[in-house]
Amino acid sequence: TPPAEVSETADTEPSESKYLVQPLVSGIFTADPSVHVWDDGRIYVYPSHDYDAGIPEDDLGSQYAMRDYIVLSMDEVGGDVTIHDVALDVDDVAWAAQQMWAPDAAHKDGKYYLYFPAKDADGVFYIGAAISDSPTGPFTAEPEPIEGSFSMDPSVFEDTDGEYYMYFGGIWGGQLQRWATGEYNADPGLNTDLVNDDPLTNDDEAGQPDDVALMPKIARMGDDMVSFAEAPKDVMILDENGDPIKAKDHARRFFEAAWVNKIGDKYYLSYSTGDTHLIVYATGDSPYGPFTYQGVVNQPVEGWTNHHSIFEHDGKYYLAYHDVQLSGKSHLRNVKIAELTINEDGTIEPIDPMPG
Ligand code: FUB
Repeated sequence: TPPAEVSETADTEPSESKYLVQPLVSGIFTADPSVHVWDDGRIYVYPSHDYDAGIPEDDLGSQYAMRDYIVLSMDEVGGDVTIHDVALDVDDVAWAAQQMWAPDAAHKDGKYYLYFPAKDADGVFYIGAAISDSPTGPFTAEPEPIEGSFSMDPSVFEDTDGEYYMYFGGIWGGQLQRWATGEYNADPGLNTDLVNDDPLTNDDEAGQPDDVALMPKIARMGDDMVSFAEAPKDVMILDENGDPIKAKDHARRFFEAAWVNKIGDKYYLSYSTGDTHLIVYATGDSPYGPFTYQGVVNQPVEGWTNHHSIFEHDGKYYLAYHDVQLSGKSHLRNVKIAELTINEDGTIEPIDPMPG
């Protein structure tokens, strides 16, 4: 348990280390940073709060056994960072049993909403919502997960017309493949990286079928911000020929961590490729897509997971991401923020987090 409301001074010393930037805070382990600048102009980071539950590592991410959320905030990148009190604990979520994974937040009409995935008592991931009058919580969780939600890694994008959309989903331990037919498939032998159309007939032993990848999901939020206004749909990610990215294309296929920005008139969908450890992006003309693959945003970091958000503050764009500089362990991560260059032609200049 972290101390309440601690302030950490930013490490502004020039660094000789192999890392591009230094961890945002060192008092707690943080990961999966979803960053927003709300109306007060302050930067709010909604991260996962990593801790060591002593659970052995596996391909389903059982070692990521987080149980609460803590918000970080700062006036500017490089400024002092406040580590706020616990915003939400798993014990205060009636439906959730374990694994409070990557969260996000939204702000509407004076209320703040925290969105989070967790497994229920049967080990199935759903997405919950919680409400607060403060951007840093405490948040009060809704008694049930969002109806129609499943899998994990929610992010909520506010479009310029005032509509809000949730993007979500993640394969392997994120369970998106278990919902490929619309119903939860609990088969323990199910492939972790399945195709969109007929997962049960996938007999490719390497698990890399020549078929369309599973895509992230989108649903427009209801006016109450704690429900979906529509059934979730696929967000199609296309290659340069206009064909859907294939499941075997591990350097470009969606794995987890969908995040959307609107830059100019374009929608930018960025996401993690998981086992190839990249953050990549695709652009489109609508929040629903389709999105066309463009390139890499972040090269692999130290640690297995690569999960990010992109935000603008005072006219500059930034990439928030994590690595394991402080611990050397994949499940004990630390958030970082690096400046991001959007080129004049709208392309993103890729970041190398370990330039040394
Ligand atoms: O932090 C737990 C999980 O690891 C997240 O939900 C994934 O995106 C990955 O970063």
